[in-house]
Amino acid sequence: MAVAASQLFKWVLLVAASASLLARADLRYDFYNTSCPGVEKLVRDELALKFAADVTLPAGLLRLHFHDCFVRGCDASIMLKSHNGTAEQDADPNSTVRGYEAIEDIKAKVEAACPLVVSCADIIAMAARDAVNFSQGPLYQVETGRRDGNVSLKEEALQFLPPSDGNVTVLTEYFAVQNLTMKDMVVLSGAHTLGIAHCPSFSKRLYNYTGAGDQDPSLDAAYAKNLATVCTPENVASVQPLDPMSPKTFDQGYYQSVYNHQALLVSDAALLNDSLTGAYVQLMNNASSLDTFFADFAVAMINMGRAGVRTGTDGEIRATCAIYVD
Ligand code: HEM
Ligand SMILES: *[C@@H]1O[C@H](CO)[C@@H](O)[C@H](O)[C@H]1NC(C)=O
Ligand SMILES: *[C@@H]1O[C@H](CO)[C@@H](O)[C@H](O)[C@H]1NC(C)=O
Ligand SMILES: *[C@@H]1O[C@H](CO)[C@@H](O)[C@H](O)[C@H]1NC(C)=O
Ligand SMILES: *[C@@H]1O[C@H](CO)[C@@H](O)[C@H](O)[C@H]1NC(C)=O
Ligand SMILES: *[C@@H]1O[C@H](CO)[C@@H](O)[C@H](O)[C@H]1NC(C)=O
Ligand SMILES: *[C@@H]1O[C@H](CO)[C@@H](O)[C@H](O)[C@H]1NC(C)=O
Ligand SMILES: *[C@@H]1O[C@H](CO)[C@@H](O)[C@H](O)[C@H]1NC(C)=O
Ligand SMILES: *[C@@H]1O[C@H](CO)[C@@H](O)[C@H](O)[C@H]1NC(C)=O
Ligand SMILES: *[C@@H]1O[C@H](CO)[C@@H](O)[C@H](O)[C@H]1NC(C)=O
Ligand SMILES: CC(=O)N[C@H]1CO[C@H](CO)[C@@H](O)[C@@H]1O
Repeated sequence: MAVAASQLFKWVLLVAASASLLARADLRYDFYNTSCPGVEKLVRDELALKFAADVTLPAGLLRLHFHDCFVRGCDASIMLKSHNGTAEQDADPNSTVRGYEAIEDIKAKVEAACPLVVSCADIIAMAARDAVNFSQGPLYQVETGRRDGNVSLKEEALQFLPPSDGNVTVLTEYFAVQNLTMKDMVVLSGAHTLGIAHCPSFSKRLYNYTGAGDQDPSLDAAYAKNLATVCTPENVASVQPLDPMSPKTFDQGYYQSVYNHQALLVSDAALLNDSLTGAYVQLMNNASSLDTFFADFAVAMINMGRAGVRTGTDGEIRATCAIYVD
């Protein structure tokens, strides 16, 4: 009797384990192989045209995926609109997110090929992957099978997107909420090898770091002087590359910039202050090959792409990514 009960218990555990495996397997490689064959190539080909027309778009789309995943999971809720200004898009950190129109255009092409099959969340994940590769970064296989949400709240964007002046402790906490590790954090920060930031995202470091009209002492002096000539109080709309070494190429230039105290954001410079993240920065600064960063980045992007996903019958597949939620 006791034996039977323990056998039954083992069996129940096994079923529970395989059930959770099945649930996880809802997100998988080639999810659309039979339901929308060729969708990944379709997305990639459309993006190739858009990237050729706008070399700054890859950075925008990479960031869009991050901002989508960190708020209510990777469910395309960042695409939703609000008439009264209460959606994720209306939150301050999203004010400079770019690429909404590109995603909507591609969704329209995908709808023409396979109506109501492919989620916007998956298109965003594919676009981020392609953005990295088109910028000479690694090519990784993206997991698909996400479904879209239809709730989008400004407060949640403010709550879950990490602050640009956060230290490593704070940043690590924001990533932990998404089941991402400190390693994921220092690796994904490497996305700042692409793109730009607007003056208000870093001006505090130049003019009022501790609130006493001072400059961040950890900024390289020549770099800070150069920034201050462009990011003046009269010119707050100006932008600066996040990786001054090579802003349009996906490489380890970001880590070299951080290492040399020429990182733009407090959150970038902060990576040097912690022994674990600092060691990674130093490793990448010295790396003679991009292989380790590329492999790490692919893993971390796949991890990020799993955050809070809806799969199976949860969520929906809409005809357009943007709809008004109020
Ligand atoms: C570690 C926490 C992070 C913080 C605090 C942060 C913060 C920021 C800020 C403040 C900007 C500049 C916005 C502006 O002024 O226009 C920015 C840009 C950017 N971020 Fe992050 N970010 C973080 C992580 C990430 C991650 C995980 C990714 C993607 C995997 C990412 C991708 C980008 C890209 C590509 C840009 C450039 C966008 C463009 O050129 O339009 N960031 N980030
Ligand atoms: C999906 O299709 C591609 C290309 O035809 C093939 O290489 C891949 O093995 C397929 N994957 C699955 C899971 O069927
Ligand atoms: C994309 O990834 C592949 C495979 O890693 C690589 O050979 C190629 O150079 C990358 N870049 C572009 C622009 O395709
Ligand atoms: C990080 O920032 C938080 C919030 O500002 C602060 O409480 C904490 O002491 C800081 N940690 C370090 C190591 O500086
Ligand atoms: C990192 O350390 C430098 C130098 O000690 C300091 O100026 C800076 O404020 C620190 N950054 C953060 C985010 O704590
Ligand atoms: C600098 O920061 C302090 C404290 O946040 C603030 O009171 C002061 O007005 C700021 N100065 C400027 C010039 O923005
Ligand atoms: C990186 O290179 C510098 C200078 O060549 C050297 O001093 C340092 O020890 C190296 N660090 C690592 C982690 O290899
Ligand atoms: C983190 O993992 C836990 C346990 O698997 C899961 O319940 C939770 O939904 C995950 N959170 C996110 C944001 O993915
Ligand atoms: C939101 O999505 C759920 C499915 O997740 C669906 O039942 C509901 O009707 C949708 N609501 C709106 C307003 O589209
Ligand atoms: C936004 O609009 C919706 C529907 O139009 C309404 O229910 C909601 O209360 C409004 N929210 C605010 C903050 O005005
Ligand atoms: C694209 C978009 O809707 N951006 C909004 C982000 O939030 C700011 C306010 O914080 C709005 O001004 C932008 O229009």
